[in-house]
Amino acid sequence: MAFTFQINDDVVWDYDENLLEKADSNIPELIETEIQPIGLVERVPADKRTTDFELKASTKNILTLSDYALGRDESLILDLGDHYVGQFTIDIDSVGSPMDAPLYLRLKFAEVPSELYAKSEDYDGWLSRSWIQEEYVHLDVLPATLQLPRRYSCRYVELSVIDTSPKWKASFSKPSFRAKSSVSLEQLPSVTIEDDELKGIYNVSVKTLLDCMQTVFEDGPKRDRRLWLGDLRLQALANYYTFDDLSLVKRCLYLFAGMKTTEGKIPANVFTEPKLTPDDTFLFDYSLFFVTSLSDYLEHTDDQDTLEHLYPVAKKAVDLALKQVEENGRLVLTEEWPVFVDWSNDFDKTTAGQAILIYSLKRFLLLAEAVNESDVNKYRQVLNTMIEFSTHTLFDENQNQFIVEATNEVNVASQVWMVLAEVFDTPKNKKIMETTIANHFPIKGIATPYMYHHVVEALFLSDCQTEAIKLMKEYWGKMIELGADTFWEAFKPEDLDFSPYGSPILNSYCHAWSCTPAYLIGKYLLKK
Ligand code: RAM
Repeated sequence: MAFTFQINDDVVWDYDENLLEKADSNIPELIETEIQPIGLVERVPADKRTTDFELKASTKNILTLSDYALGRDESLILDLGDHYVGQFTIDIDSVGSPMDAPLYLRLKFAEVPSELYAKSEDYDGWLSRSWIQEEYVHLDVLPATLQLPRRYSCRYVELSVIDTSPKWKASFSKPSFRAKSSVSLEQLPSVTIEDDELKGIYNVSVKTLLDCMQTVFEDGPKRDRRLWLGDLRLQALANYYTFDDLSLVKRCLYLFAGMKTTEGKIPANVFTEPKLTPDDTFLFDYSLFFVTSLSDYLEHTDDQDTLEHLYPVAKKAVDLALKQVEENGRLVLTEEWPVFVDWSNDFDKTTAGQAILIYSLKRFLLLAEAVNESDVNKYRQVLNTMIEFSTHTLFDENQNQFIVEATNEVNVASQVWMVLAEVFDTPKNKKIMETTIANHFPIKGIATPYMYHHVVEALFLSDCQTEAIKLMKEYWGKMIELGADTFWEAFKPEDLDFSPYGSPILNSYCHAWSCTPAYLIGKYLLKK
C-alpha cells in the first residue's frame, strides 16, 4: 500500500482546548549556542570520488576568509564541523572599485555533501522543491550584515556569487551559526561503552536526537520540521535513555490528544505554527502509536494525571482501529487509512499491520488495567482472537515464517512485527528470527532506519543479541562510514541514491526515527 499526499478535507476536527493548554504549558525554552565554521571545504571532481558523500579540505584558510573575495560564478563552502540546527549570519563587504551593481548571492545549506553535488534545478520529485535549503539574495548596499530569517539544518554553507560587476568583488567575514535545541549534551548521563564502533553509533544517535528536539520532537529539522507520531514514539524511547526530557514528551502527547477527529482518529502529524493545526493525513499504525507512546511514557514516569487525561483518547483510538477487525481476528486494512511500516513499497504490509495492532492492544491493556477499565475483558478477548488468527492462519509451520494471507508472501517486516508483538514465546521467536536471517539477510528492499530499528529490536527481543549488534553496526555504522554526523531518514545500503521522494536532495539527513541506537544500546546493552 503506497502513501503520498492525502487530502481529507471532509474531516471534522475535535479540538480539546484543555488538553492543548497543557501542551502549551510544556513549551521548552530553546538553548542557543554560537558556532563558528571550523574550515573551508571543496568538491572533489567526479572521476576522483567514489560517492557523492566526499568533500576535501580546501587549501584556503577560514581564518583569512575575508581575503578570498568572490566575483561572478565563484564560491566557497564553509564547514561548521558538525551538524547544527539554527540561524546563519555573515558580514559582507565590497572590495575594489565602487559598487556599481547589486550583489546577487546564492546560499545553500547542506546537511551532507551530496546535497552540494545535486543540482536543485534537476529536482523533479513529488515533494515540494521549497524544502531545498537554498536562498537567492540581492544586496544593493555593502557593507552589510546578512541575517537570514529562516532556520536551517546543516553542516555546510555554500556561498556562491552569481554576480557582482567586473569592477568589484564580495568579501565575507564573521560567519556565525546560532544553533538551537531544547536540550544540551551536558544533560546526558555518563555512560561507558567499551566497543568503539557502538560508541560512535551511540554518539551520532544522541546528536541526531538533540538536533530534532526543538519546541516539539521534530521528525527532521530540514524536512518536515514537524511532529509525526511514528517518529515521536521512537524519539521518546531514545530520550528516556538519554536526555530524559519528560516535559517535551508530555507536550507532544497532549498535542495529539488535543487534535483528533470527532470519531477519535488521531492524525499522523500536527503543525504548531502559525497555530496548532492537525494534518489531514492518517496512518493506521501511527494512530495506534499514540497508545503505545502513552504506555511507554507511563512506564517511565508513572504520571497518573496524564494517564487520566489521555486514557479516553487512547481508548477511542483503539475502538476505532478495532472496527476493522473481523470476528475471527483478521485485521482488514483500507486504502483510506493505510499502514505505513516503511517507505518501501516492495513488500506487503498487511501482516505487519496485524502485528502492530496486537502490539498496541497489549500496551493499551496495561493502561486499561491501570485505570480499572470496566470493559477490560472485551479488549482481552479481541487480543486473544487476533493472536489466534495470527498463529493459526498467518503462520506457516513448514516455512517457520509468517505469511501474507492473500498472496503467501513472506517478508521481513511480517516476521519482525510479529516477534515484537510477542504472539509466540521467546524460543519460538528466536527460531523465526533465525529463519529470517537465513533467508532474508543481507536485507534488501527496506528503505528506512525506522524499519531497520524494528528488525534490530526484534533480534534483541528474541535472544539474538549477536545478530542485533552486527546489524546495528552494519547499517548505522555504514552511514558513519559515509560521513554521517547525524543519522538519515532513508538509507538503503544496496542503493545509496535511494529517496522516497524522487531525489536524495529532498531527503532529511538528521531524522528522528534514525536515532534509536541510543535507545537500543541503552536498553539492551548498558547496565542500568
Ligand atoms: C515523512 C517523514 C516522517 C514520517 C512520515 C511517514 O514525511 O519523514 O518522519 O513519519 O513520512
